[in-house]
Amino acid sequence: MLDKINVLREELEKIAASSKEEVEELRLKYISKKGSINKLFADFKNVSPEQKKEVGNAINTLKNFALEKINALKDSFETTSNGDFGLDLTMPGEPMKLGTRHPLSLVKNEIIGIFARLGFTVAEGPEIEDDWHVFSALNFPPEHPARDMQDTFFIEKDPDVLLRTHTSSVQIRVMEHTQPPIRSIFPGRVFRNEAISARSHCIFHQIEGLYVDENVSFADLKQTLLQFAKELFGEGTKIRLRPSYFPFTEPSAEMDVSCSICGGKGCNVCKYTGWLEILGCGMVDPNVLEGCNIDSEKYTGFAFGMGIERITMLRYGIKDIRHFFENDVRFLKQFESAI
Ligand code: 2NM
Repeated sequence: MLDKINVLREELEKIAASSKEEVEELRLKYISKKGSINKLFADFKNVSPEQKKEVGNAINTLKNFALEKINALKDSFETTSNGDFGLDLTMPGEPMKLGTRHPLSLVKNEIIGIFARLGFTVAEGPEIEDDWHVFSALNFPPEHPARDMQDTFFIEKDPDVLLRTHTSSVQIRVMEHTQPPIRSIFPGRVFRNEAISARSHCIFHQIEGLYVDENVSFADLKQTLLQFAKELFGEGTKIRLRPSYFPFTEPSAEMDVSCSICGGKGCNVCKYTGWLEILGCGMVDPNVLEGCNIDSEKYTGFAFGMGIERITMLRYGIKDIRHFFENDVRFLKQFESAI
């Protein structure tokens, strides 16, 4: 019996394994229920009473030795295959995922870039406004429907606290504290109390522009907007101006660009007209200049305004304005990645 124990002890001292599977084989061979050490326990009943103590101790010692040895082998495969902690510090790191810029920001930045090259600066102002800056200073008569609760969000009982419905309020603020020459564009978020649909939303974005100086004419307006349209939609783009009406400009016009999708031949985007309406414009009404303490005998100015959503929808073929506000990453990640 003691000889058998010694043979097993010598075997166990030499065991080695090169894989988890080999460790498992050793475990089965020596310490499982049917392993050789358990067989010794089965033979133990045949040992003579005088020898029981010595043999019993030897078997227990052998069993503990086997357990230690096999567990040590097992541990060596749990933690490592190459001699350290299974962690290779020379491996390249996980790359950081880049976000993407919102399509409205991409188009807004492009428009700002075009006007910046023409000498326009950028100005911003508050979203919560008063009646003067949104309506009165812009020549809206007291009973104009835009002042109605139906169109404008009033945010307190006080009818003089409201969300701006256009960024023209920022132009008024600039003209109030700056004498001409003024040449700026005004990007920003605006709010109108409208039903939300595929084509309109109660929150949207505008860029308006203003140029006030001596001798600014309608010809300057036309050439500035033609240059803008060519840069935004391509060199071959044509523009046309149709007469329109705004309380704050006289004369006023709406500008169409030749459809960049069909090249003016007619398609379903331009509704087979060959033209797309993209902005409103006009010569600043002398009343508006005077209201801001700018001498309308000395200075004239042109102004224009456009919706960023509409231009972005045309640019990327987006069919529903609500995509811009839902922040679904499946939509957002389709656009140029942020640098
Ligand atoms: C538009 C269209 C035409 C405009 C006018 C002014 C101001 F303050 F100078 F009178 N700001 N913005 C303007 C003119 C805006 O948006 C469709």
